Order: sequence, then C-alpha cells, then structure tokens
Amino acid sequence: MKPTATLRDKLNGQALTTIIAAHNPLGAVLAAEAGFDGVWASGFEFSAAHALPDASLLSMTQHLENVRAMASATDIPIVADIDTGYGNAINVIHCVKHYEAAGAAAVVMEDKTFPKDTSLLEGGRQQLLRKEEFQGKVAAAVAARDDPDFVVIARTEALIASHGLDEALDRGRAYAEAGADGILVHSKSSTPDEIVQYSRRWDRETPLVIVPTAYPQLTEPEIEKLRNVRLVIYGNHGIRAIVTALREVFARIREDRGIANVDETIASVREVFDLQGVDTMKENERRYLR
Ligand code: SPV
Ligand code: MG
Repeated sequence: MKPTATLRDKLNGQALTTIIAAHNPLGAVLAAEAGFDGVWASGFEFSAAHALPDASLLSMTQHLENVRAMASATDIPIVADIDTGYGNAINVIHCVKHYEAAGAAAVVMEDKTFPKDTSLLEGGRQQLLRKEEFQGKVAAAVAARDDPDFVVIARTEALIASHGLDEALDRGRAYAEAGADGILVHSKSSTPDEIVQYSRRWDRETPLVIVPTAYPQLTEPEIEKLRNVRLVIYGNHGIRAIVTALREVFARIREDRGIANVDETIASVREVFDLQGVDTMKENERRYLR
C-alpha cells in the first residue's frame, strides 16, 4: 500500500495513530524502527537542527528536500509540516504539488500569518489569518493534490493565539467544511483540559489531531478515550533527546580528555552502518561490481 493510502486508512479507522518528529532521514528510520505509524517532518525540529528559530526563516525548498530524503529512507508515511503554506492560496497550490511529488503522505497547514512565530514560545507573535482566507487555502490544498488519498490537515492556532474555545471550534468547523481531512487543534495549556473540552464539543465527523507537547501528562490510553482524536503528533522529542545526548557525551569527552569512557555508552559504528543500509550496498557490490 502507498504511504498516502496507509495514512488515510488509519485516519478513517478507530485506532489512534501515533507519529513522531524527525528532522532528517536517520530520525525517520529510527521512528519506523521504534514502531511509530509515521514521521512528523517538523518545522520546529528542522529549524532547531539549523540552530535557527522556528519563524519562517528556512525556505520551502530546504524543508521540501528534507522531506524528499526522509520519504526515500522509509516506507512509513511522512506528514509534512508546511507551516502557513509559504504564502497565500496560490503558494499553497505550488507547495502541495511539490510535497506530494516529494513523497509526503500528508501536509499540515496552520492558520497564522506569514512569517509565523513558533507556537509554544511564551510571548510569541501569534497572529491569525482571516478565517475565510484560510478556508480558501485549505480548499486550494485539497484541489491541488493528485492522489485522492493524499491527506490535508488544517491546523488552528486559535488557542495558541488565546482566542478561546469558541473561536477554535468555529475555525475547526470552517476548515472541515472547506474540505480538510483532519483538524489539528494546538494548545499551549499545561493541562489537557482545553483539548479534552474541544474534543467533547467537536460535532463534525472530521477526525482531530493533537500535539501534546505542553500537556505531556495526557497518555495514549487517555487520548483513545476521547474517540474523535485519531492522530497524535509527538512534536519535538527527537531534537530534545539529541540535545541531551550530545551535551552529555561531548562534556564527558572534554572532561576525560579522550573517548575511552564514552565509547561503550553510545551506538557502535556497526549499528550506524546498519542504519545506513551498508549490508544492502555490499550485497549489490557482490552482484554488480564486475
Ligand atoms: C512543529 O513541530 O514544528 C510544530 C509543533 O509545528 S510546535 O512546535 O509545537 O508548534
Ligand atoms: Mg511547526
């Protein structure tokens, strides 16, 4: 099955689908190895990996090429974070065509103005687009896809911009009406209450998507009880794990003035060869190098 069909089937089914952020193909391979249903090609992680703020600084083509490389490294669906769609509805048409051709199974587009600011930054500059304009962008994304299974998820930042539940529900309904296959409702609240309320008041068939970074106490069994949340995105745990791991290992090497102690504590070179597909390359060498 194509990754687009796999993801659409999962979204339409009853089970909870879990995806995790990656910012490079190796992260995508490790997500698949760990048993995740898909990969979140996160704008935050990709920006952080460049040591840059997640504020529309990297170009569409930079992120697109990363998504293409991820999609060629793994068979699990890649859900591309296209931020605000890089402009108006015309930019969205261009963007969706290219992300689909690059092998993404889905795009998530948010209803903020360009350039955006990252959602979880305290005091961040959170400005929403007019609802009608974003409806047009959602409709443009849906019309631009070639494969009918390619998934278009509309994300409302109404709660992030402190507009309250009523506005967030109104926008979610408007985007579902415009043809979105899923509604991502993002929250910066440190408890799950807001999202639980949203889920209880959601009165459309369109499945909900959440990113529980700010309220990590909400576990998968509890999300399953909400019933209309079908997709959970773990938004930045790969990059945070890397920061922790690199800090520890780098500091230890400086402290020890050598690599002898860390050697046993980190992945072996052989393990990295395996992740690179070296065995397949060697097999091909035996067959074809004459
Ligand atoms: C991302 O991972 O890029 C997201 C989620 O969009 S958040 O950073 O919480 O906005
Ligand atoms: Mg993002």
